Amino acid sequence: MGCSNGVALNQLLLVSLNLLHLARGRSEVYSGISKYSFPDDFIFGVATSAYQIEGAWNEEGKGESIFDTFIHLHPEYTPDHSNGDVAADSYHHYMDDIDLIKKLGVSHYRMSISWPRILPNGTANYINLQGVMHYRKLFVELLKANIIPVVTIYHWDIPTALEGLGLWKNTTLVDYLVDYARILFNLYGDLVKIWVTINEPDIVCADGIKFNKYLPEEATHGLNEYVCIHNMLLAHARVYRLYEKEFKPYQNGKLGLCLDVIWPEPKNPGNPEDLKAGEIYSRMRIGIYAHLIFSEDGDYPPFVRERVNSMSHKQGYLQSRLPYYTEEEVKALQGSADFLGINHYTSFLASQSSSDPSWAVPSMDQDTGVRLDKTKAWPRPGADWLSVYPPGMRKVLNWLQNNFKLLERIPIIITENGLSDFGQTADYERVSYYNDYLYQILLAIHEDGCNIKGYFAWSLLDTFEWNYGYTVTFGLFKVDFNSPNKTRTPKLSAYNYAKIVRTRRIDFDFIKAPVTYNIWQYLPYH
Ligand code: GBH
Repeated sequence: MGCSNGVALNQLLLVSLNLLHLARGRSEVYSGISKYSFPDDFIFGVATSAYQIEGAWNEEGKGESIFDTFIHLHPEYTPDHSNGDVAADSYHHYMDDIDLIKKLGVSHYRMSISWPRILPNGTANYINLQGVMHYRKLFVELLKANIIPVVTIYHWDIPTALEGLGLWKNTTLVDYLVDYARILFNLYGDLVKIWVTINEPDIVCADGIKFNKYLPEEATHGLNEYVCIHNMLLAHARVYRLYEKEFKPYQNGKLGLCLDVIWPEPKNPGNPEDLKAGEIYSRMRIGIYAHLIFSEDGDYPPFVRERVNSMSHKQGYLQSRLPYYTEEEVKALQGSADFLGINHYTSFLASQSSSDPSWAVPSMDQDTGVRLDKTKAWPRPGADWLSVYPPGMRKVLNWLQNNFKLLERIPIIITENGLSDFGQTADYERVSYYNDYLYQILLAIHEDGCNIKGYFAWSLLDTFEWNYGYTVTFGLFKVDFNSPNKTRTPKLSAYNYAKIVRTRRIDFDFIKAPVTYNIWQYLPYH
């Protein structure tokens, strides 16, 4: 009796705890060590990008990138009027970074190459040897430390010299990106075996153009967005086919791209319209890219094609605002990835709407017709756009897996995931974020059968955050931006991640026993 009473009380406590967490948007409360572990072939890594960490913006022959130029003209763009001129100064302190990566025990490091560091004019007529040597040294040192580089060719820092072309509005940029990629394969293909062509075309084409601030692109909305997507994906396919034909046979590398995917949770799950809204959003905003590469039919998804064609027609356009690929281009795009990289951070509440004051007409927003709202139920410990809703990870992975047949054989790699806060080293919220999001990945693998082969935490260290400057931070290691050596200090989340990487399981109680001593000493390298 006593025993069952005890159980009843426990259950009551558990129920109320669950309710509490449900109210915060968490579906379950976990404790102890996770029952599932990460499969042996699952890779762990950390990620950064060149402009956000390197500094040395005008050193050793580097040309300017559009971000250098833009932010020097508009220092008010970031709340702290900061820029990436120095950042964590990883250009000079890359050996420190390698040391941190070793400490974490991860096997892979995702980083990007600064295009204007290699080609100051953007074009192949002049190659900056000092820039070339820098990355060569970095790759050699990474490999010596048993860390495999995963290299993003284009993470937003296009050479300013190419700006006059109209960036992604002009197909000429496709040719220049292909030239640049060819140079990288020639220079580094012996050392680099995993390439990412483009980081988040969806953010460049949608947000960059929408706000005309997040990325210094030009705004013409519903025309440009689709032209941008069209050209950028074509650039991806052409780089893939170039590598496949001329380099893969002897370099044996793999090449993919990264998409930013948010999860649109139906605002009111009891309302069928809201359920539809979530689905429409994913089909429009993820589907438009994924269908080109990972569907059995190829080309833009019929859903998107019909929607934009009919909107364009109603608006009096003589042709669809969504351009058409030639048959040859459709073929080049289909299957043009050895993995799908997804960057997932957050979720929003989705509901249908035909207009919204923040939407331009025409625009992809209006074509989509879905409002995205935040909710107080999901905590936002740092940047306002980043709400914590771990189940969104599992849901978005399942959505991809269920919708795209080719993903049965082409694996998904989570190429970015992480939380922003205000820089404290006792970053309990980041520890929970990683634990809870990683657990959703375990569930997607073990309970849903998703084909997920790797995970990269964003970010190794505190970086320059595009439109937040240094006011929010994502690092596992804190950077003291005021110190001459940009001193790096582990946060609690670095220890926690190191433990996950070594044990291949999640310790949900890690947070209860804060680490006050040097954990590296008893955690051997992998
Ligand atoms: C990634 O983008 C980037 O790849 C990476 O460079 C970046 O540091 C990281 O996220 C963290 O932000 O402030 O309302 O204008 C993720 C997608 C899209 C998230 C734009 C932030 C800005 C919204 N990002 N969004 S707002």
